[in-house]
Amino acid sequence: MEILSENVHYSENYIECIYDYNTTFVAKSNGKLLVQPITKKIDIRTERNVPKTGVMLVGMGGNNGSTLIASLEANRSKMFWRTKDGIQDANWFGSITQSSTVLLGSDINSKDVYIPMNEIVPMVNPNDIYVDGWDISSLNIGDSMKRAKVLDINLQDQLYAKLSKIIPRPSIYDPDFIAANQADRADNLIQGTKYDQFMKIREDIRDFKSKTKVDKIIVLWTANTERFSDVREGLNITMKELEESLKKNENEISPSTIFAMASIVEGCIYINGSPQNTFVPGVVEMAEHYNAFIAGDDFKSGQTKLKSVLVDFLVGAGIKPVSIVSYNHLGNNDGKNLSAPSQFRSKEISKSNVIDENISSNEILYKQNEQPDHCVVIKYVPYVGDSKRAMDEYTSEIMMGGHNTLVIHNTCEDSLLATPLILDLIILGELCSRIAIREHGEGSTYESFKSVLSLLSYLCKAPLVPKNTQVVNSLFRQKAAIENILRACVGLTPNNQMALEQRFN
Ligand code: NAI
Ligand code: DG6
Repeated sequence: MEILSENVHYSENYIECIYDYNTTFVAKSNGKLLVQPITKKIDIRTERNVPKTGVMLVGMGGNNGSTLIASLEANRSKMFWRTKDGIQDANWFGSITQSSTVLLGSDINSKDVYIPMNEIVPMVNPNDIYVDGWDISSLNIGDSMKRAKVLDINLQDQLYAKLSKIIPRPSIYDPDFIAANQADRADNLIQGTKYDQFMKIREDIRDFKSKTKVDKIIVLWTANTERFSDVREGLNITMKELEESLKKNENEISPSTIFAMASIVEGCIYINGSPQNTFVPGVVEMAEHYNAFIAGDDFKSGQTKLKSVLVDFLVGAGIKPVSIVSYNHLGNNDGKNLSAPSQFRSKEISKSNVIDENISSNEILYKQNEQPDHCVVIKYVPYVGDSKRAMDEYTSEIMMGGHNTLVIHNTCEDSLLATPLILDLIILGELCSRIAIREHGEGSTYESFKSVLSLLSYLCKAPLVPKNTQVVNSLFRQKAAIENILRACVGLTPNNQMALEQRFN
């Protein structure tokens, strides 16, 4: 692809463009909305050199962790295997960076032209990713893959020899934070105080870096869902409190928070794929202090992803959802852990918040503080393993007191939906660290994204956003943000769907 614009310049190290950023500012005065279109001239700079990238997974022996490692290897080695339906090739279906396309524009015949998302700006190639990580279970990754029962047996057989050589590093186990039913797999543990554990994780990160010579590391939590930790003054509201609490070995500092702190201090990007409140205010302050990037929470993979489309569609169509009931059962170790009340509560919160933005966007349908009934149920049924069954019922009010009820049933392998999201979080998280903007002109300095990478919201059930900024749950708004920022990096305007050239003479 070559961009034909005098505002876009490709040098050896950067893609630089001068860009007109158009936005709209709204103020309220005496009950009146004052709406101001704004155009800012900015410079956008993207580093072209993709760093040698390493990923450290917390919970690498779990279903997601072992499936990611297996899929990286299967794709790298272009594996294929026999199934009862024929030959299956390794692929990355479900990953937006690897398997989705972006509309570039239209050609001379008014036909849309698309390009793979990963060809707009340079991104990490999954085949080049180095992986390491931790697990409280000492099982090697070959046997973890078998234990997970996610991948076809013929693929497992091809991968086993290589994967069985990968052994997780010992990890931080605190039985107060995950379900008691996980105790029997906790045989690979870092001993000592919380501060000792923090220092050990830092040492592990440095060890991985020196062994692989990677330039950039992403640490990603795909371990068990923890219960929420307390957030209170004196404990973890500020970075100083948090550091002191760690040294005092405070009970309420969770393993995931220790991992986040260690990653931030070591200059890694830290991503939380589970719902717990790892990012207490002190961690966010710490990330800002160290200019590190963080993102989360909780992979938005299936039932909740569809919810962030359906509620958007209904409310956007002027239809009023009044009752949303989401049930699912699954039989993997995640389901087992979530069968305990406080771990379920963490998941219930992140699954429930996903409709908030849509509901508050429409004051015609919903009065202030009015909410639909919204019920989330998760049951553990060991027999179904990783094959999650989800049932949803959406009842809405339509015109003149009528009702519209949608019922959805979904069966799928949970980890095969989550794994491509993990890949996207890694690739897009890394990319974000190479993009900078400034006010147009030589005198101003380039600024990176804020520490909290809200651009990754598309992949998260309960997006963490920078202080005083809007949470966006709607899947299409989230995707548009990614696509339009990628387009901006090469000097293209947002896809506005106006197509005036096709609608007017
Ligand atoms: P899993 O239970 O198979 O794997 C979790 C792994 O973490 C286990 O191997 C366990 O031994 C390990 N672990 C627990 N505490 C640890 C600690 N402190 N340090 C290191 N390792 C630790 O679960 P799965 O299915 O892989 O899911 C992982 C996480 O991702 C869960 O929290 C789940 O809720 C979340 N998630 C999963 C989604 C999916 O579709 N599979 C979607 C959204 C979130
Ligand atoms: C049951 O809901 C277990 C969970 O960990 C989910 O499988 C996971 O969070 C995915 O959730 P969802 O709602 O995106 O399908």
